[in-house]
This record gives sequence, structure tokens and C-alpha cells, in this order.
Amino acid sequence: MSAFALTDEQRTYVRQVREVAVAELIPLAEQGVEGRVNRPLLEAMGSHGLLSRLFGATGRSAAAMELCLLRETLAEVCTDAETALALQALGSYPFVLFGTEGQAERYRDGVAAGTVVASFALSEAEAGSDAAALRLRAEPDGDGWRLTGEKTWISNAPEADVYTVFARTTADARARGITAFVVDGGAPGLSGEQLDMLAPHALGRLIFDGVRVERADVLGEVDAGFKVAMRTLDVLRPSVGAFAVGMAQAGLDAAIEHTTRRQAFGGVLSDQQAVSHLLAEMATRVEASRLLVYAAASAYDEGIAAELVTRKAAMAKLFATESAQFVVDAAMQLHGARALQRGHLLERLYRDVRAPRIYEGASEVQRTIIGRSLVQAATRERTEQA
Ligand code: COS
Repeated sequence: MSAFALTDEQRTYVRQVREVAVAELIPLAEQGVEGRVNRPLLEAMGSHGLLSRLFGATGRSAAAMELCLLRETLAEVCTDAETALALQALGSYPFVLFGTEGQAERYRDGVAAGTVVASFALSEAEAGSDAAALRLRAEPDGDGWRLTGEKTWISNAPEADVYTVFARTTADARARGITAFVVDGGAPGLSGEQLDMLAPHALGRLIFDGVRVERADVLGEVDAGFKVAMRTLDVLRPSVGAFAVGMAQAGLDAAIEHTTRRQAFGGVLSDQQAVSHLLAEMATRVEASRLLVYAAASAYDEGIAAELVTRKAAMAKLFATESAQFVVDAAMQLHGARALQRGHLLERLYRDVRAPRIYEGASEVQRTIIGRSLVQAATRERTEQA
């Protein structure tokens, strides 16, 4: 792909995904229960090969651009399918990217088939944006550890089949005392409950009551789990931006459709300059978001310097999610009361668009990451010149 346009092959692929979504995924999504994992939907995505494409040719990499294209395309037509796909990536990338061959193989094929539901368990009630403050205890027990404590706002919990759990192995060490473990959903001592959230996907709380984990369950090194979490988020953040772009595009399309037909004041709504200028602003923000997302995802796939990948990922997520909120809100305003009615496309988008400005790093966290990266780069440059 050039920095500005998709290849013919990518365009064809996107069209095919959209056709599958319209014909098969939307009906399955409609049969799902809000706030619960929709297994038939996941299995359909698996059988169409959408999930296996998340793991690159070797099955041991993340395909960032692929993930973004899938998320953007699905978001335009079926946000349930979009989010279900994204959560499989978030939940499994830690063991696919940082696990041993055995750890990667154990669950990956099931995740790709949509029969194994994956989940990423980082956040705690007292450790959201400040992830390094997490307190879930991993206490030594013979050759392994026992996990005790709670996680909350965990997508796919408590229904997931496998969790990547970030736990404290060294006290008072912040980011340097956290270890990533793979934990089976059926592990003795693990329980949880569903939370009723504005974001309409499955989300819950997990309770660990002495859950046993072995050395073989450690992803990477002991006490080096924070980097596993951060690098996983570096892949996912541009794709959260892609999700936002898809929703914003759907809102923009609806606004154009409506304002060019709706009769008012002796013409159509789009005759009003206030309306056409708003459409122009919306379209420009969608396009700018899309370019930032593609640039960040391509940077990851091309393997440029990790620090730049992190900065670009943060920029893409920040700008695209904030822009999508603006665009969907504006589209709703242009529609008037009909868009507030339950079941209207924009009523649904309005609920869906809010959470991405918070999860996987709130907008404020993204600004912190970008700001720190700029300062670090400038400081390094000065030191090198001195
Ligand atoms: N890749 C690799 N390593 C990274 C990294 C990245 N993207 N980001 C940070 N690190 C490393 C740092 O290099 C540092 O390593 P050393 O201890 O070896 O120096 C360590 O991790 C700690 O980093 P930092 O000092 O930046 O940590 P802070 O606690 O100051 O803040 C933020 C880190 C705020 C960026 C982090 O907590 C964050 O992303 N919070 C949001 C969490 C989130 O997205 N939650 C959503 C859960 S999933 S829905």
C-alpha cells in the first residue's frame, strides 16, 4: 500500500469482507445477547478465515494493517463482529507474540477458529490508566505461583476460555515487578461476573482466589510482563483508531444521505451552508484519521524503531477516536430526533463510539505517550550533539 491509497487487492478483500458481514455476520450479531460473548458469530468469522488473518503468515506475528482493514470494514456494517474480532487479537497477541512455540500453539488455532475466546486482563479498580500500579498478587508456591486479587473492566470476562493475566511478582517495583501469565478460563479458583456497561460488548470482573500458575504459564520473563502489555497495546491502538474510522465513516455516510434528501426551508438540508460546512469538517477529520491509522499500522508492519511505532500508534488512536466522537455526534445532530430513537443506526453508533476514547489507553494517556516521546527524542538528540 502507498501511504495514501489501498491496493486493488486490498480493496477487493475489503469488499469481500463487507459482503460476508452483510450476508452472514449481521444476522448472527442480531441474534446475540448484548453484553454476552456471541460464540456463533465468532465461529462464523473463524470459518470465513477472518480470525486466522490476525496472525500473519507464520502464525507468530501480528498483522497490524490487516487488523486495521478488518476493523474499519466491519465497523462500518457490524460493530458486534468488529469488536468480537478485535478482542480475539487483544487477548491472544501476548502469547502469540511473546510466548514460546508451545504457548502460542496451545490456544492459537482455537482462537483463529473462533472456538476459543481470548481475553486480556490488565486493568484493576485502582489501576486503569496507571497500569504499573496493578496489585493482583502472584505469590510463590513451590515451582509456581498463586494468583490472588481482582481484575475489572475486562473484555470477554468472565466467559473467556483463556486469559492473559498481568500480576505483581515483585512488590513496590511498579512496571519492573509485573509478570504476564496465561490462565485457562476454567482454572480452579477463578470466577467472575458480568458488568453492565455502556459499551455493548461482553465485559466483566474477574476474581482470583489462589489460582495456581506454573513456570510454563509465564509469558516472556518473570517481572518483564509490563512490556508484553505495552507492546501488545502498540499493535492494538492503531486498530482502535480503525474501529473509530469505520464508525465515523458510517455516521458521515448517513449524514450525507440524509441531508441531501431531507426537505427543509424550501430546499434540501445540505443547501444550508452551516450543514455543508459541517459535512466538510466531518469528512476531513475522517480522512485524516484514516491516514494516521494506515501510517501507524504500516509503521508497525515495516518494523521501524519501536519508539516511533509507539508514538504513531498513540497519535492514530487519539485523533481517530476523538474525531469519531465529533463525527457521530454531528451526524446525530444533522438527523434530529429520529436519530435518538432506539434502534437507529446513529443511536447505536453514539453508544459504541464513546468507549474507545477510554479503553486501551484513554486519550489523556495517548497525549502523555506522545509528549514523552517528543521530549525523549529531543533530549537524546541534544546529548548526541553535545
Ligand atoms: N513498549 C515497550 N516498553 C515500554 C512501552 C512500550 N510501548 N511503554 C513503556 N515501556 C517500558 C518502559 O521503557 C519502561 O521500561 P524500563 O523500566 O525498563 O525503563 C517501563 O515500560 C515503564 O514505562 P513508563 O515509565 O513509561 O511507565 P509509566 O507507569 O510512567 O506509564 C503508561 C506508562 C501511562 C504509558 C501506561 O501505564 C499505559 O499505557 N497506561 C494505559 C493502560 C491501558 O492502556 N489500559 C487499557 C487496558 S486494555 S483495555
